[in-house]
Amino acid sequence: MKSNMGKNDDTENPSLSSLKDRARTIRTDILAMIYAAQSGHPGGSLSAADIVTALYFSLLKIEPQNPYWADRDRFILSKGHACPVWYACLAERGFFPVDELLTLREINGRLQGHPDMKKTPGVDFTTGSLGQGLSAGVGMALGLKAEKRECRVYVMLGDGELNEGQVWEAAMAAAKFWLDNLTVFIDYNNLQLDGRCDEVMPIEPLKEKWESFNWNVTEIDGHDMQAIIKAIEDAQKVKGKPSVIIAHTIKGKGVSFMEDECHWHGKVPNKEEFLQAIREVNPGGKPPPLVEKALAVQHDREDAFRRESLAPIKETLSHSRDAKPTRDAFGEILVELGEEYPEVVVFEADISTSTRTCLFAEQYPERFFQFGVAEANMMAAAAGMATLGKVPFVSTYAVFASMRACEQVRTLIAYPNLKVKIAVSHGGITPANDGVTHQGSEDIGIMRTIPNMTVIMPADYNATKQLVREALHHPGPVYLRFTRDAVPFVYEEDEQFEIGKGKILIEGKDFSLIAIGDMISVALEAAELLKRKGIQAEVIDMHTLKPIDSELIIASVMKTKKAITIEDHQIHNGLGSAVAEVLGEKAPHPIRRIGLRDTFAESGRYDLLLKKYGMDAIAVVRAAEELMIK
Ligand SMILES: Cc1ncc(C[n+]2csc(CCOP(=O)(O)OP(=O)(O)O)c2C)c(N)n1
Ligand SMILES: [Mg+2]
Repeated sequence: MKSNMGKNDDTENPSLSSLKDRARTIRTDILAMIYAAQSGHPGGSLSAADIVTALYFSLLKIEPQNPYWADRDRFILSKGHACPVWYACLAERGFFPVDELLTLREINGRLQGHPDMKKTPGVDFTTGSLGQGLSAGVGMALGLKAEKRECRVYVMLGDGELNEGQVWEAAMAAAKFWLDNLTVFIDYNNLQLDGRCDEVMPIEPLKEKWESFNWNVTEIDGHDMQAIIKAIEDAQKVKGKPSVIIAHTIKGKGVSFMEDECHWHGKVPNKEEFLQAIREVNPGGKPPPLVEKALAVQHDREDAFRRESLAPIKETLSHSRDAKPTRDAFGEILVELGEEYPEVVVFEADISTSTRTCLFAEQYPERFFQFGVAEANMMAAAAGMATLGKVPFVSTYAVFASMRACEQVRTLIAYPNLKVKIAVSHGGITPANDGVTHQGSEDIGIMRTIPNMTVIMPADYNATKQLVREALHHPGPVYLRFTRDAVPFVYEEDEQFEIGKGKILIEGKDFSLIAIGDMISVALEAAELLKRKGIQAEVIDMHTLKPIDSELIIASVMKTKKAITIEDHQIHNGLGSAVAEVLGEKAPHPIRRIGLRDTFAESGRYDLLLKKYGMDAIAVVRAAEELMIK
């Protein structure tokens, strides 16, 4: 068996004190990269820092110059949001340059918002969608055993992540297959996104749970380097069963004001907080060079952003008024509806501050049901409660509602036509910095395909309030999709909406520009640019994707003879496809579809992603000019 012991680098025979120094460097790197990116998850990265440092600088059998070496040990960070700790260890071990850490979450970069095995050397598996890493680890451990390779698989899970049922399916499988080459760490910091684990979704008695699944279980202090190393070495000796190390940790460990504080889960420190954190992690020492570089990178990026957003074209746009995220309107109207309709209940999956259902939770705690990170279970439970005449609003991110819980939606909600309102935030690529795992860019297509399902995406804050109210009264299931970021106001407060009836926002004769959701403001921007070139777009807000307003599409396109659609979604099966179906059957005229062109996006600033993937106003102008020439 090859080992990193005896190799000619500075990780040879590490003493405990040098490992502790390493962990300080790793914590510094975590803070620096998150500060430079102005985005990321410090809390869970810092709680995992000692364990991941011990693995990478003492125990893992790896070759940084040969990241795909077949006999290497594998590591999977299943709680993928903590990837800064992984990237820091990989960089400090030589998988890529340390300075590259400052490109975290940058467009075209290798360090995505969540771990991506296609992009980052040393990342053995793609994660970010919680609950899946252990299953992948089981597959790897099984395959390595079958190939008789003497290497091991290590998987780190979050304690909140244990809410996902798939973790326990994997735990059962690992025991069934006698996977003694598999070791799991639980980063037991007793905090998840919405609060303490024992309040959000209790997981105790944890030791007994794993024992009952026939695992070898050890409990340690996850910040005690000696205990970490001993537990890992002991697990290596266990035969015939997988091992789990329950590591008691502190979220935000090493930075006093972050320690055990839920709100530092995904919050970025300001400059003073950042420098204070660096001082605490490196007491008495000079800040490492990466800190100065992080300050410079952040400064330059802010400067560039300020310059770009003051570009003259934006200033002259008549519609560029105030902006607010549609998810804010959802949270607020939900409270109003709760007051008016006692049958309204809310189901949430540990992201209530993101989806804004926290407002309802505060007001009506007895009608708010926190299911933890367990979307499939939540969806099925909502179906069950709907049979009693309640109207559940079920909330999570678009990607998890439409894909993790897809079959529950189809068979348990849509087929019996139950009055469940699936209200999702972070639709499309709006969770831009988080990257592909969090970007729901196939969701409205999936939902549109399901019989009985109505699909709505409001254009702005005011439209959201009206359409959520309409959705409540609608007799069947509804999928409502909201944005993460602020979108400009398009409508006045008293604008009335009808499900299935689109709206003409600007009349025009040259082509029909049909948009949905946050792309309405892009369409309006494009229409204004085109007006200056003498091209008149007819801009339509198709807020209801299903049932689509065929009458309006046909009437508009019969006049303009051409159509362009724009959506923050794949061009397949979403708005573009729906409009093309109507035109193909009833009014055959040329159409161009703007959206993601059968590709996954990546991490990056939202406006830069729209530009890179051809989904901005300039892309509409180009498509319009091309259509005009033809
Ligand atoms: C399937 C899924 N649902 C929701 C989320 C959003 N999310 C990111 S982190 C998190 C909380 C995780 O808590 P825990 O596992 O305890 O992580 P830690 O405390 O170590 O940061 C949630 C709900 C996700 N990434 N994946
Ligand atoms: Mg946790």
